[in-house]
Amino acid sequence: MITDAQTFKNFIAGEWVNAASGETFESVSPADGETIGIFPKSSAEDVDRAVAAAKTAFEDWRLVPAPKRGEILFRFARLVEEHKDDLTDLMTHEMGKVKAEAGGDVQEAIDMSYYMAGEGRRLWGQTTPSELKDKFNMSMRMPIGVVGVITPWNFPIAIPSWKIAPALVCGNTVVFKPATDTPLLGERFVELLAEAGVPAGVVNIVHGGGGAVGDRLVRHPDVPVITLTGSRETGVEVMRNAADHLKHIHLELGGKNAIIVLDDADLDLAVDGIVWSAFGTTGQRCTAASRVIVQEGVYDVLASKLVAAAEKLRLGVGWEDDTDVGPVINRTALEKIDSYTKIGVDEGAKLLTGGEVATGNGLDKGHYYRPTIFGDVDAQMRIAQEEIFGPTTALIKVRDFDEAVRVSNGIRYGLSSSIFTRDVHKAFRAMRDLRAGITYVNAGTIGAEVHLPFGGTKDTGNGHREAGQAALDVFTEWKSIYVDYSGKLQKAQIDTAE
Ligand code: UN1
Repeated sequence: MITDAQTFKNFIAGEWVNAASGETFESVSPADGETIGIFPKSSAEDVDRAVAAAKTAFEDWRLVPAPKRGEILFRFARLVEEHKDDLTDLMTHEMGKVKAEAGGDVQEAIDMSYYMAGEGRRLWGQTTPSELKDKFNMSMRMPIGVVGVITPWNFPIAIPSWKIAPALVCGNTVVFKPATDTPLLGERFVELLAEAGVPAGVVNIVHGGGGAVGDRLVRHPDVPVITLTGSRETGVEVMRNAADHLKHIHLELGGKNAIIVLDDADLDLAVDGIVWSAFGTTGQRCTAASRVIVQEGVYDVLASKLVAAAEKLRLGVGWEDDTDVGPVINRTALEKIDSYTKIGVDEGAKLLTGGEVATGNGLDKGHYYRPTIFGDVDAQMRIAQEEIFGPTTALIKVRDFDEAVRVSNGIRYGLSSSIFTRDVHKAFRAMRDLRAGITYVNAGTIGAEVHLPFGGTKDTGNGHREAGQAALDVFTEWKSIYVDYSGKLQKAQIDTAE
């Protein structure tokens, strides 16, 4: 197998190159163990070369008119559209998600690239009156420099687009480190950017682990912006290690998102929303619904409908049409998910379905876990507090709306939230009181659209948002410009006789 696998390279200064050390690592399919490719295991030396290339390229790229930068992104979006089918198929193999969702992942990148391409003709600043006569005031967004882009494996095409498309249209250059579980998708993303006409050095890809490549990017003095989607622990480490250079840090971290189901909800709709949000992408979204908070009047009926729906889900390889739930990303993830089943049982939660590694029918070749539902979960249990990042959800019974909101908010994270109710008053109170960056009404916790801000409160991040107009704040700095055309020295804030 390995002998057949293709070998890939880093892309630095417009050239495809091996890691300086010559070392490599493999990308292996979580679905069936097939080797996807062999990639350079890069080190600080490779990062330094990529950063130097990006730093040089920045001086020209920042001067390319923003609408022209946008045109390149339009071409990129069109190329991703043309390659949607092969990227989708590759994603089912390299990352494991099922075909429909892999197509959705690619579509998010297409949408984001078109959206940000259009930003090339906006990137609005403000003009505002001056407090002095014959003086003109305006503010403009300025690019910052080299952006270090560190992305996860769970949205291997969408998330790079959320970061790289706005970074580029704003006039920055990029050093991209994709997740080591999905390097080929990262590679394809960069190939298409190059084909779209991004000049040499403007986007560079350096493959390798967080310890070597990510850490060097985070500490490199010539990388003023770091954007990371990853775990809370990694986020804290990144902030700490970047502190000496006072970098701009954008962090998109964990979630422990809840769906609230009130007594008056449309239960069948709620079940559909929960199944999609808890088991879609095999629960491996930071927006996944890993808690379901149910008002007591509908708890029993909801629990039984949910178990029945979960047990109907078909596990298998993502590229087959009748698969509902694909594998989890790797053995470590499988073991972590299984360890949380044991933790839940030990804590006294009731395992209603799943809770085991799935085997048979060829599943042994990959990493599959049965969709798992715990009932009678106490809001303080570890399975109701910690991010599991797998197909496991916890049902928590509450008396009323107020308790539901309290429980939903009673976690360290604040990414997504949801409520199923037919009561418009409660829906509006939930929109106001759920302390999360995203609230859905009568829909699950997943499905963010690219033109709205994406991100969370509390430990989900550090106050930034990606996507939508909010992304521009991560990738630009404001400059205020004062033009005095009075011909004399006017002094702001200093009283002078007229
Ligand atoms: C993530 O899991 O990191 O809203 C992103 C959603 C997707 C993005 C998820 N559009 O679930």
